[in-house]
Amino acid sequence: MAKDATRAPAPLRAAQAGERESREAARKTGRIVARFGQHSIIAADDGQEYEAVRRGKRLDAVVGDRVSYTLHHGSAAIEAIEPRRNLLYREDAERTKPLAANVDQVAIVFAPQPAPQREFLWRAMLACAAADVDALLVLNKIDIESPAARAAFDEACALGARGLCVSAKTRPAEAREALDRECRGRVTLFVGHSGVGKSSLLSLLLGERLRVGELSQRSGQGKQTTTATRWYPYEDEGALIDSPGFQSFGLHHLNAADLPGWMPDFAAAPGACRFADCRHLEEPDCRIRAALAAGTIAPERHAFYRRLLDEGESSRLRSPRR
Ligand SMILES: Nc1nc2c(ncn2[C@@H]2O[C@H](COP(=O)(O)OP(=O)(O)OP(=O)(O)O)[C@@H](O)[C@H]2O)c(=O)[nH]1
Ligand SMILES: [Mg+2]
Ligand SMILES: [Zn+2]
Repeated sequence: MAKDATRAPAPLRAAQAGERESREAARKTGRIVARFGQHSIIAADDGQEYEAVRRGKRLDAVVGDRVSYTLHHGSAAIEAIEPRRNLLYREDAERTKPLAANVDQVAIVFAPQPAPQREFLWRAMLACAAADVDALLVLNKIDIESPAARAAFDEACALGARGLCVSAKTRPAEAREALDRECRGRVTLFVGHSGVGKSSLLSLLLGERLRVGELSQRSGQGKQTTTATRWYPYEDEGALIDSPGFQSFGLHHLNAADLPGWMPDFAAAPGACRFADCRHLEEPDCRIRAALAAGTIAPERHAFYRRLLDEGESSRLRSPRR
Protein backbone atom coordinates (compact mmCIF):
# COMPACT_ATOMS: atom_id res chain seq x y z
CA MET A 1 0.00 0.00 0.00
CA ALA A 2 1.06 3.69 -0.37
CA LYS A 3 3.57 4.46 2.37
CA ASP A 4 4.32 8.06 1.38
CA ALA A 5 1.11 10.00 2.05
CA THR A 6 2.60 13.29 0.83
CA ARG A 7 3.11 12.03 -2.70
CA ALA A 8 0.40 12.18 -5.28
CA PRO A 9 -1.09 8.85 -6.35
CA ALA A 10 0.87 7.24 -9.16
CA PRO A 11 -1.53 8.06 -12.02
CA LEU A 12 -1.61 11.76 -11.02
CA ARG A 13 2.18 11.89 -10.74
CA ALA A 14 2.47 10.50 -14.21
CA ALA A 15 0.00 13.08 -15.51
CA GLN A 16 1.95 15.93 -13.91
CA ALA A 17 5.22 14.69 -15.32
CA GLY A 18 3.57 14.31 -18.70
CA GLU A 19 2.33 17.87 -18.57
CA ARG A 20 5.77 19.13 -17.67
CA GLU A 21 7.31 17.13 -20.47
CA SER A 22 4.88 18.36 -23.06
CA ARG A 23 5.43 21.91 -21.84
CA GLU A 24 9.18 21.42 -22.26
CA ALA A 25 8.60 19.89 -25.66
CA ALA A 26 6.38 22.83 -26.59
CA ARG A 27 9.12 25.26 -25.65
CA LYS A 28 10.52 26.95 -28.71
CA THR A 29 13.25 29.49 -29.26
CA GLY A 30 13.27 32.75 -31.17
CA ARG A 31 14.29 36.36 -31.08
CA ILE A 32 12.53 39.53 -29.94
CA VAL A 33 12.22 41.57 -33.15
CA ALA A 34 9.94 44.40 -32.06
CA ARG A 35 9.04 46.14 -28.90
CA PHE A 36 6.41 48.80 -28.31
CA GLY A 37 5.65 49.62 -24.73
CA GLN A 38 4.77 46.38 -22.97
CA HIS A 39 4.17 44.48 -26.22
CA SER A 40 6.78 42.63 -28.16
CA ILE A 41 7.01 40.39 -31.20
CA ILE A 42 9.00 37.17 -31.32
CA ALA A 43 10.32 35.82 -34.60
CA ALA A 44 10.47 32.06 -34.27
CA ASP A 45 13.48 30.29 -35.69
CA ASP A 46 11.26 29.22 -38.62
CA GLY A 47 10.45 32.87 -39.38
CA GLN A 48 6.88 32.88 -38.04
CA GLU A 49 6.05 35.90 -35.86
CA TYR A 50 4.05 35.87 -32.60
CA GLU A 51 2.90 38.58 -30.27
CA ALA A 52 4.47 38.01 -26.88
CA VAL A 53 3.20 38.62 -23.40
CA ARG A 54 5.55 39.55 -20.67
CA ARG A 55 5.54 37.35 -17.59
CA GLY A 56 6.82 39.49 -14.75
CA LYS A 57 9.64 41.99 -14.54
CA ARG A 58 12.35 39.37 -14.60
CA LEU A 59 11.41 38.48 -18.15
CA ASP A 60 11.59 42.02 -19.53
CA ALA A 61 12.97 41.09 -22.94
CA VAL A 62 14.21 43.73 -25.38
CA VAL A 63 14.81 43.74 -29.13
CA GLY A 64 17.73 41.47 -29.93
CA ASP A 65 17.12 39.11 -27.02
CA ARG A 66 17.11 35.38 -27.72
CA VAL A 67 14.24 33.84 -25.77
CA SER A 68 12.47 30.59 -25.20
CA TYR A 69 8.69 30.70 -25.17
CA THR A 70 5.55 28.60 -25.16
CA LEU A 71 2.47 29.17 -27.28
CA HIS A 72 -0.99 29.68 -25.78
CA HIS A 73 -3.86 30.23 -28.20
CA GLY A 74 -1.57 31.79 -30.78
CA SER A 75 0.29 34.20 -28.55
CA ALA A 76 3.66 33.55 -26.98
CA ALA A 77 4.61 33.58 -23.30
CA ILE A 78 8.29 34.25 -22.70
CA GLU A 79 9.73 31.54 -20.45
CA ALA A 80 13.39 32.54 -20.35
CA ILE A 81 15.85 35.06 -21.77
CA GLU A 82 19.23 33.74 -22.89
CA PRO A 83 22.29 35.48 -21.41
CA ARG A 84 23.00 38.77 -23.22
CA ARG A 85 26.27 39.73 -24.86
CA ASN A 86 25.49 43.35 -24.11
CA LEU A 87 22.58 45.67 -23.34
CA LEU A 88 22.14 49.35 -24.24
CA TYR A 89 19.88 51.80 -22.42
CA ARG A 90 18.05 54.92 -23.46
CA GLU A 91 17.06 57.71 -21.14
CA ASP A 92 13.99 59.93 -21.19
CA ALA A 93 12.78 62.39 -18.56
CA GLU A 94 14.84 60.89 -15.74
CA ARG A 95 13.95 57.30 -16.57
CA THR A 96 16.34 54.74 -17.90
CA LYS A 97 14.95 51.96 -20.09
CA PRO A 98 16.67 49.08 -21.85
CA LEU A 99 16.78 49.64 -25.62
CA ALA A 100 18.36 46.64 -27.34
CA ALA A 101 20.59 43.66 -26.63
CA ASN A 102 23.17 41.58 -28.45
CA VAL A 103 24.37 44.16 -30.96
CA ASP A 104 27.76 44.41 -32.70
CA GLN A 105 27.74 48.12 -33.35
CA VAL A 106 25.70 51.27 -32.89
CA ALA A 107 25.20 53.68 -35.79
CA ILE A 108 24.97 57.07 -34.10
CA VAL A 109 23.04 59.19 -36.60
CA PHE A 110 23.02 62.98 -36.46
CA ALA A 111 22.38 65.82 -38.89
CA PRO A 112 22.53 69.60 -39.32
CA GLN A 113 18.79 69.58 -38.60
CA PRO A 114 17.76 68.96 -35.89
CA ALA A 115 20.88 70.72 -34.63
CA PRO A 116 23.59 68.28 -33.57
CA GLN A 117 24.43 68.09 -29.92
CA ARG A 118 27.95 66.97 -29.36
CA GLU A 119 27.08 65.80 -25.87
CA PHE A 120 24.64 63.32 -27.42
CA LEU A 121 27.53 61.96 -29.50
CA TRP A 122 29.82 61.78 -26.49
CA ARG A 123 27.20 60.02 -24.41
CA ALA A 124 26.46 57.56 -27.18
CA MET A 125 30.15 56.80 -27.63
CA LEU A 126 30.57 56.29 -23.91
CA ALA A 127 27.56 53.96 -23.80
CA CYS A 128 29.12 51.95 -26.64
CA ALA A 129 32.49 51.72 -24.92
CA ALA A 130 30.82 50.61 -21.68
CA ALA A 131 28.78 47.95 -23.50
CA ASP A 132 31.84 46.89 -25.51
CA VAL A 133 30.27 47.56 -28.92
CA ASP A 134 31.71 49.57 -31.82
CA ALA A 135 30.43 53.08 -32.52
CA LEU A 136 29.82 54.20 -36.11
CA LEU A 137 29.14 57.92 -36.50
CA VAL A 138 26.79 58.79 -39.34
CA LEU A 139 26.45 62.44 -40.28
CA ASN A 140 23.35 62.53 -42.53
CA LYS A 141 21.87 65.40 -44.60
CA ILE A 142 25.23 66.67 -45.85
CA ASP A 143 23.19 68.40 -48.58
CA ILE A 144 22.58 70.99 -45.85
CA GLU A 145 25.73 72.95 -45.22
CA SER A 146 26.67 73.05 -41.55
CA PRO A 147 30.14 73.84 -40.15
CA ALA A 148 28.83 73.01 -36.65
CA ALA A 149 27.80 69.49 -37.68
CA ARG A 150 31.16 68.93 -39.42
CA ALA A 151 33.00 70.16 -36.34
CA ALA A 152 31.04 67.76 -34.09
CA PHE A 153 31.81 64.94 -36.54
CA ASP A 154 35.57 65.71 -36.69
CA GLU A 155 35.78 66.07 -32.94
CA ALA A 156 34.06 62.73 -32.32
CA CYS A 157 36.23 60.99 -34.93
CA ALA A 158 39.32 62.40 -33.19
CA LEU A 159 38.13 60.48 -30.13
CA GLY A 160 38.50 57.28 -32.11
CA ALA A 161 35.08 56.61 -33.67
CA ARG A 162 34.68 55.52 -37.30
CA GLY A 163 32.51 57.84 -39.34
CA LEU A 164 30.51 58.31 -42.54
CA CYS A 165 29.10 61.52 -44.07
CA VAL A 166 26.03 60.84 -46.21
CA SER A 167 22.82 62.22 -47.63
CA ALA A 168 19.89 59.83 -47.76
CA LYS A 169 18.00 62.34 -49.83
CA THR A 170 20.41 63.70 -52.45
CA ARG A 171 23.01 60.91 -52.68
CA PRO A 172 21.06 57.75 -51.87
CA ALA A 173 23.22 55.34 -53.90
CA GLU A 174 26.43 56.44 -52.19
CA ALA A 175 24.77 56.35 -48.77
CA ARG A 176 23.45 52.86 -49.43
CA GLU A 177 26.82 51.56 -50.55
CA ALA A 178 28.74 53.09 -47.64
CA LEU A 179 26.26 51.77 -45.06
CA ASP A 180 26.04 48.36 -46.67
CA ARG A 181 29.82 48.00 -46.41
CA GLU A 182 29.69 48.79 -42.69
CA CYS A 183 26.55 46.84 -41.82
CA ARG A 184 26.51 43.53 -43.72
CA GLY A 185 27.30 40.59 -41.50
CA ARG A 186 26.87 42.63 -38.31
CA VAL A 187 24.04 43.58 -35.98
CA THR A 188 23.70 47.38 -36.11
CA LEU A 189 21.47 49.46 -33.86
CA PHE A 190 20.53 52.86 -35.36
CA VAL A 191 20.07 55.63 -32.79
CA GLY A 192 19.75 59.39 -32.82
CA HIS A 193 17.38 62.28 -32.19
CA SER A 194 14.00 62.22 -33.88
CA GLY A 195 14.16 63.50 -37.46
CA VAL A 196 17.86 62.97 -38.21
CA GLY A 197 17.04 60.37 -40.89
CA LYS A 198 17.50 56.94 -39.30
CA SER A 199 14.49 55.39 -41.03
CA SER A 200 15.36 57.14 -44.32
CA LEU A 201 18.81 55.51 -44.24
CA LEU A 202 17.37 52.12 -43.26
CA SER A 203 14.85 52.23 -46.08
CA LEU A 204 17.76 52.60 -48.53
CA LEU A 205 19.11 49.28 -47.26
CA LEU A 206 15.82 47.46 -46.73
CA GLY A 207 13.53 48.88 -49.40
CA GLU A 208 9.92 47.90 -48.84
CA ARG A 209 10.79 45.62 -45.95
CA LEU A 210 10.94 48.64 -43.63
CA ARG A 211 7.56 48.54 -41.90
CA VAL A 212 5.76 51.63 -43.03
CA GLY A 213 2.75 50.46 -41.04
CA GLU A 214 4.66 51.06 -37.85
CA LEU A 215 5.43 54.65 -38.75
CA SER A 216 2.88 57.16 -37.60
CA GLN A 217 2.25 60.71 -38.77
CA ARG A 218 3.75 63.32 -36.51
CA SER A 219 1.03 65.89 -36.05
CA GLY A 220 1.42 69.22 -37.78
CA GLN A 221 4.81 68.58 -39.35
CA GLY A 222 3.76 65.92 -41.82
CA LYS A 223 6.77 63.83 -40.83
CA GLN A 224 6.86 60.14 -40.14
CA THR A 225 8.17 59.15 -36.80
CA THR A 226 9.17 55.69 -35.67
CA THR A 227 7.30 54.44 -32.63
CA ALA A 228 8.74 50.96 -32.14
CA THR A 229 12.20 49.48 -31.98
CA ARG A 230 12.43 46.91 -34.79
CA TRP A 231 14.94 44.29 -35.86
CA TYR A 232 15.31 43.53 -39.60
CA PRO A 233 17.48 40.64 -40.79
CA TYR A 234 20.14 41.93 -43.18
CA GLU A 235 22.83 40.55 -45.52
CA ASP A 236 25.29 37.86 -44.39
CA GLU A 237 23.42 37.09 -41.15
CA GLY A 238 23.54 40.70 -40.06
CA ALA A 239 20.61 42.77 -38.80
CA LEU A 240 19.54 46.40 -38.74
CA ILE A 241 17.61 47.80 -35.78
CA ASP A 242 15.52 50.95 -36.21
CA SER A 243 14.67 52.82 -33.02
CA PRO A 244 12.46 55.80 -32.17
CA GLY A 245 14.35 59.05 -31.71
CA PHE A 246 15.35 59.72 -28.12
CA GLN A 247 17.15 62.41 -26.20
CA SER A 248 19.93 60.60 -24.46
CA PHE A 249 21.69 57.37 -23.65
CA GLY A 250 21.17 55.96 -20.19
CA LEU A 251 24.43 56.14 -18.30
CA HIS A 252 23.19 56.09 -14.71
CA HIS A 253 23.93 52.40 -14.34
CA LEU A 254 27.64 52.99 -14.95
CA ASN A 255 30.19 53.01 -12.18
CA ALA A 256 31.82 56.45 -11.77
CA ALA A 257 35.26 54.96 -11.29
CA ASP A 258 35.03 53.23 -14.68
CA LEU A 259 34.18 56.38 -16.68
CA PRO A 260 37.77 57.51 -17.46
CA GLY A 261 38.56 54.08 -18.91
CA TRP A 262 35.73 54.49 -21.43
CA MET A 263 36.73 57.99 -22.54
CA PRO A 264 39.67 57.64 -24.95
CA ASP A 265 41.19 61.07 -24.17
CA PHE A 266 41.03 60.32 -20.43
CA ALA A 267 42.32 56.77 -20.82
CA ALA A 268 45.32 58.07 -22.80
CA ALA A 269 46.42 60.49 -20.06
CA PRO A 270 49.82 59.23 -18.90
CA GLY A 271 51.03 58.69 -15.37
CA ALA A 272 49.14 57.79 -12.21
CA CYS A 273 47.09 59.71 -9.69
CA ARG A 274 48.42 60.06 -6.13
CA PHE A 275 45.23 58.59 -4.68
CA ALA A 276 43.95 55.24 -5.85
CA ASP A 277 40.36 56.47 -5.48
CA CYS A 278 41.03 59.83 -7.19
CA ARG A 279 37.88 61.30 -8.75
CA HIS A 280 39.98 63.62 -10.92
CA LEU A 281 38.23 66.76 -9.70
CA GLU A 282 40.16 68.75 -7.06
CA GLU A 283 42.70 66.17 -5.89
CA PRO A 284 46.44 66.99 -6.06
CA ASP A 285 48.82 65.00 -8.31
CA CYS A 286 46.08 63.87 -10.65
CA ARG A 287 46.99 62.57 -14.11
CA ILE A 288 43.67 63.74 -15.60
CA ARG A 289 44.09 67.28 -14.26
CA ALA A 290 47.67 67.27 -15.55
CA ALA A 291 46.39 66.32 -19.02
CA LEU A 292 43.76 69.05 -18.74
CA ALA A 293 46.48 71.60 -17.90
CA ALA A 294 48.62 70.32 -20.78
CA GLY A 295 45.69 70.67 -23.18
CA THR A 296 45.40 66.98 -24.22
CA ILE A 297 42.02 66.82 -22.48
CA ALA A 298 39.68 69.64 -23.55
CA PRO A 299 37.98 71.68 -20.78
CA GLU A 300 34.57 70.80 -22.32
CA ARG A 301 35.35 67.11 -21.95
CA HIS A 302 36.31 67.51 -18.32
CA ALA A 303 33.10 69.50 -17.73
CA PHE A 304 31.18 66.64 -19.40
CA TYR A 305 32.87 64.13 -17.09
CA ARG A 306 31.98 66.28 -14.08
CA ARG A 307 28.33 66.39 -15.19
CA LEU A 308 28.26 62.60 -15.48
CA LEU A 309 29.59 62.28 -11.92
CA ASP A 310 26.94 64.73 -10.67
CA GLU A 311 24.18 62.80 -12.48
CA GLY A 312 25.45 59.56 -11.00
CA GLU A 313 25.35 61.09 -7.52
CA SER A 314 21.81 62.40 -7.88
CA SER A 315 20.47 59.17 -9.38
CA ARG A 316 22.03 57.18 -6.55
CA LEU A 317 20.34 59.52 -4.10
CA ARG A 318 17.05 59.00 -5.89
CA SER A 319 17.31 55.24 -5.98
CA PRO A 320 19.57 53.96 -3.19
CA ARG A 321 19.43 50.35 -4.42
CA ARG A 322 21.40 51.16 -7.56
N1 LIG B 1 17.68 67.40 -46.51
C1 LIG B 1 17.67 66.11 -46.15
N2 LIG B 1 16.59 65.61 -45.52
C2 LIG B 1 16.61 64.30 -45.15
C3 LIG B 1 17.72 63.46 -45.43
N3 LIG B 1 17.45 62.24 -44.93
C4 LIG B 1 16.22 62.31 -44.36
N4 LIG B 1 15.69 63.55 -44.51
C5 LIG B 1 14.38 64.03 -44.05
O1 LIG B 1 14.37 64.10 -42.63
C6 LIG B 1 13.06 63.82 -42.11
C7 LIG B 1 13.12 62.78 -41.01
O2 LIG B 1 13.56 61.55 -41.54
P1 LIG B 1 13.32 60.14 -40.81
O3 LIG B 1 14.07 59.13 -41.59
O4 LIG B 1 11.89 59.89 -40.56
O5 LIG B 1 14.03 60.42 -39.40
P2 LIG B 1 14.16 59.44 -38.15
O6 LIG B 1 15.52 59.66 -37.58
O7 LIG B 1 13.80 58.05 -38.50
O8 LIG B 1 13.09 60.06 -37.13
P3 LIG B 1 12.28 59.30 -35.91
O9 LIG B 1 11.68 58.07 -36.46
O10 LIG B 1 11.27 60.30 -35.46
O11 LIG B 1 13.30 59.02 -34.84
C8 LIG B 1 12.22 63.38 -43.30
O12 LIG B 1 11.42 64.48 -43.69
C9 LIG B 1 13.25 63.06 -44.38
O13 LIG B 1 12.79 63.25 -45.67
C10 LIG B 1 18.84 64.04 -46.11
O14 LIG B 1 19.85 63.40 -46.39
N5 LIG B 1 18.76 65.36 -46.44
MG1 LIG C 1 12.42 56.74 -37.77
ZN1 LIG D 1 43.05 61.79 -10.75
